[in-house]
Formats: sequence, structure tokens, C-alpha cells
Amino acid sequence: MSDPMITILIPTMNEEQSIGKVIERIKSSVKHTYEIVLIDNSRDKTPEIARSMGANVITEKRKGYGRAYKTGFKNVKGEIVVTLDGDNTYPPEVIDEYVDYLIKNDLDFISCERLTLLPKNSMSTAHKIGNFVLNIAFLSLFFIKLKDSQSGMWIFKSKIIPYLDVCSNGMAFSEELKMEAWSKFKAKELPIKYGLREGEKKLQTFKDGIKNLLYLIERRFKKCKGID
Ligand SMILES: Nc1nc2c(ncn2[C@@H]2O[C@H](COP(=O)(O)OP(=O)(O)OP(=O)(O)O)[C@@H](O)[C@H]2O)c(=O)[nH]1
Ligand SMILES: [Mg+2]
Repeated sequence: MSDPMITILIPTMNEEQSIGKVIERIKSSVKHTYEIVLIDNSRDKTPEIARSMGANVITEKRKGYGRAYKTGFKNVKGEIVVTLDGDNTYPPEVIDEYVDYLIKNDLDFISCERLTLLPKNSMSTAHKIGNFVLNIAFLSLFFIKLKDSQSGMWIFKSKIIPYLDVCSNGMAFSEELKMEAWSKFKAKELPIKYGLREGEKKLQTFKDGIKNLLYLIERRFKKCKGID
């Protein structure tokens, strides 16, 4: 895999303020061959902006972050998948380096963790506490130790997709995917510099945090099959 084709997946819900900047940053930093695919559930100009900049936009009317990714995973053409948010928080500048790292080290999955290099003020205290609690839950339920169970930037080989049992439609998708990656494949966390969110946030810290925790517990005892 010397020059792998990369599919960059971005779930979006009303990110017109930032999506152009995200695509611009991808264009100016990624030298590998890539396609950008949005899985979009917006009522603003996000899809028009993205299309005008050369991205493919798949409309997913069903709500949910996990729902968006499940649809996205079925539309991957590349050998490598890279994911990030449309809110200009994750750095596309690491894509080339980390894709090369994945291949060179024969890994299947990289999760980009935000805590090691976290700049002051780019994550609220409530989010940090939530993340900490969920990391502990992750460790006690699945015996997997992660620095950042909630990160939404992943780099992985698309050939693992058929083996992933990921069923959450919501924000818990992120930790469910890591649970699958760590238990079935060669996976590693690498640090990234997380930025300040632009536009309106979609995550409801407390509500989504509790939902994620309950889903983790449920998933510990209940099987889920494939990607529906
Ligand atoms: N298609 C689709 N995208 C969504 C949905 N909910 C969130 N997103 C997108 O998924 C990405 C992650 O959501 P965010 O709101 O950034 O969640 P977060 O990064 O955990 O938390 P904050 O950035 O602090 O709000 C963003 O690009 C959102 O626009 C949804 O229901 N459908
Ligand atoms: Mg975000």
C-alpha cells in the first residue's frame, strides 16, 4: 500500500460556519489520494458549500451521529478511512503522517486522542470530567485502557468494516467502535492537537454522557451484529 486511496468521512449537521475551513485544511495538507464524503443532516448551507468545494454529500435524514457513520461506512471506496468532525476541531494536517504510520506499523486502527496535547480552553471542564468517567467505565467493563474514549478522529483500514459490530445511532458510536477495534484488531492511540469548536454544539454534555454510559453497560451484556 504505497499510495493508498483515502476516504475522509465527515458527519455534518448544520456546520456551514466551519465546513469550508475543514475542507480547505484537508486540501492544503493531504498529499495522498483522497475523496471527501459528508454524511449530512443539515438545514443550512453545509451541503452546498461542501459540494462546491468538490466533496461528495450523502444526505442522511435519519438523525444521529452513529447513524451517520453507519451510512458512511457503507459508502467507503478507499482502502483507508479517516474521520473527523465538520466543526473544525480535528487537525487534517496529521492525516498523511498517521496514515503512513498505520501502514508502516501494520496497525488496523488509530484513534487520535485529544488529551495529551490539549490546548487550554478547547474542552470544557464538564467534557473533561465526562470523558474521564467514561474512560474508567470503559476500563472496568471491557478492560481496555484509553486516554480518550470519546475522540471522533479515527484512521483505519476499510477492510475491517465487515467485522465491526457497531449498532449505536448516537454519540455512543464512538466508544463502541473503539471497543470493537481494540478487541478485534491491532489498534493504537496517537496524540493530536484539538481546536476550539466553531458553530453551535450538538452534544448535550450531561444527557449524552449518561446515555453513553448506559449504552456501554448495556453493550457489555448484549450482543450487536454488524452495521445496520
Ligand atoms: N449527519 C449527522 N451529523 C451529526 C449529527 N449530530 C452531530 N453530527 C455531526 O457530527 C460531528 C460531531 O458532533 P459534535 O457536535 O461536534 O460533537 P462533539 O465533537 O462530541 O462535541 P462538541 O464539538 O463539543 O459539540 C459534527 O460534525 C456534527 O455536525 C446527526 O444527527 N447527523
Ligand atoms: Mg465536535
